Formats: sequence, C-alpha cells, structure tokens
Amino acid sequence: MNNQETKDGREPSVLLLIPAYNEEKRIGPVLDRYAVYFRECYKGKFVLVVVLNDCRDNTLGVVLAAMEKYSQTIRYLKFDEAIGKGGALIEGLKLYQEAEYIGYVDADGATSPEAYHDLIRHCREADCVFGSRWLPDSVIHHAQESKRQFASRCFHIIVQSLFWMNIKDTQCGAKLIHRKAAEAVQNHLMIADMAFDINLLYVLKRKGFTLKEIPTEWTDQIGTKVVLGRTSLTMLLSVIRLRIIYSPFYKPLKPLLRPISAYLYKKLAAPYRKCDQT
Ligand SMILES: Nc1nc2c(ncn2[C@@H]2O[C@H](COP(=O)(O)OP(=O)(O)OP(=O)(O)O)[C@@H](O)[C@H]2O)c(=O)[nH]1
Ligand SMILES: [Mg+2]
Repeated sequence: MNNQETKDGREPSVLLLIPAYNEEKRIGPVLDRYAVYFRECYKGKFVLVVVLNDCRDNTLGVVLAAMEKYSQTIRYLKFDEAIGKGGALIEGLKLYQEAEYIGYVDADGATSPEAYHDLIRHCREADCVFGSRWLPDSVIHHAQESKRQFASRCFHIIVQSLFWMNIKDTQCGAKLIHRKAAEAVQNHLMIADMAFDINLLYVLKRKGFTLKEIPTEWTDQIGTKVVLGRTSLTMLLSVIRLRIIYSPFYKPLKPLLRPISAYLYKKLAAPYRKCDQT
C-alpha cells in the first residue's frame, strides 16, 4: 500500500488546476495525457479544472474539445480580465471544498501525469507538497536555457534572503495542498503574477502548515509565457511587496505602498491585486 492510499486501496480525491493563457498549441496533448493517465492509473476521484483568462487564441476551443472527450474529468473556469497566472490560481483555489487535495500544474506539460501522481503519493508527508527541480534526486530531461537558469537562481537567492524558507525550488509549477491548508490561506493570496508561488508558500509557512519539496521529473517545453526582463521585474516587485506587507513597516507604509505599487504594476502591464485582508 502506498502511503497515500486508504485501507481499501483508494487514493485521495484531487482537484487539479491548470492555469492557461494563450495555450492553444500546448494544452491539448497535456489534457489528453492527464485525463487518460488518471482515468486508467488513479484509484480515486480526479478532476481537472483549466483556469483561463484573457486568451487571444483558441485555448477555450481546445479545452471544450477535450471536455467532449473526457466530460467526467475536465472542466474550466474563464475570466475575461487579465488576472495573471497567480490571479487564475487564486480564483481556482476557491474550489478547495471539492476535493481532499487541491493542486496545480502548468499547461506546458513540463510535469508529466506520472510525475504529478508521484507527488500525490507523498501527499500525507506535509500539508503542501511540491515538485523540486533542484534536489539531488530530481530528474531533468531537458533543462531551461542558461539565461533562464541564471535568472531563476538569482531569483532564488533574493527569495531566500527575503523569506528564509530554505526551499530549493519555489517556482516548479507542480504543487498539491490539503484542502484545510488551502482554506486557511484563501484571504491572504494577493500576488497575481508568476511570483504567486512565493505568496502561497510563505503564507502557509507563517500559518504553521508543513511544506515538503519532492524531487520531480521535469522537461522544459518551448512556448514559455515568460518574457524574461518584464516577468523578472514584476516578480521582483511582487516579492518586495510581499515582504513589506508581512513586515512591521507595513502599517505606516500602507498609504504610500498602495498607490506606488498600483502605479508600478500598471507600468509593467502586470496583474495587480490589492490585499485587503492582511
Ligand atoms: N490563467 C492564466 N494563466 C497564465 C497566465 N500567464 C501564464 N499562465 C500559465 O501559467 C503556466 C506557467 O507558464 P509557463 O509559460 O509554463 O511559465 P513557467 O512555468 O513559469 O516557465 P517555463 O519554465 O518557461 O515553463 C502556464 O500554464 C501558463 O499558461 C495568465 O496571465 N493567466
Ligand atoms: Mg512551465
């Protein structure tokens, strides 16, 4: 018996979110692979919810075609505003009541269904388990290009010095959260861009939930949504904003921080969410 199975051999119910922005070329085969794999190899309830927003291409058409084939397994949520990857996940995580575990994975197929299933096998080891590409046992089939790796390691150093979470890879797109933990952080998620993961992990940790990095199998894919300069600047702005929000300086700085950050996000054409609950 695997450690996530119950005595009758069932695996936990999982709702898996896939944020998607202009993914008509990448998401079709990924939906096929996940739907078929989990139908055939998973001994529990498994539902996929694609969260799309602001798509300029036929992502919705591709998702609808997949839903016709796998009507029991695939659903979607659609937003017309540019809410960002983080915004899409914030909205998707509101569905936490529908399964014992709620998680997410990228639409690009960098994490295979087998690798995601492996993450689920570790679900009882912490309140949030997530894939890591930087552990000794991680398997990288095709690595990111070197300038992406360099930017990613610089970002890692910044995140470590700001938050001291001792996490090797906050940015891997494969994460799984127990519904109780997802419920507890609902009102504390406010980073709408690609730095959303830091927001999620940091708030979980602050609230006393346990986090565990699991070595994963990962393959870089073409067609990334990351525009290195602008995405990196936005992510930097977001982690600094998050750090200030969770510092003693936030109260006195709040009247200044709000208009400044709203202005900067607008300049960067990046999605911005206010944080009323913090
Ligand atoms: N809903 C939504 N999803 C988004 C948005 N921006 C990116 N995504 C999704 O977020 C996921 C991550 O994007 P990727 O292009 O894979 O970027 P990444 O994983 O950070 O970087 P790579 O290493 O290049 O894969 C993909 O599923 C995208 O479609 C957005 O504005 N809205
Ligand atoms: Mg990706």
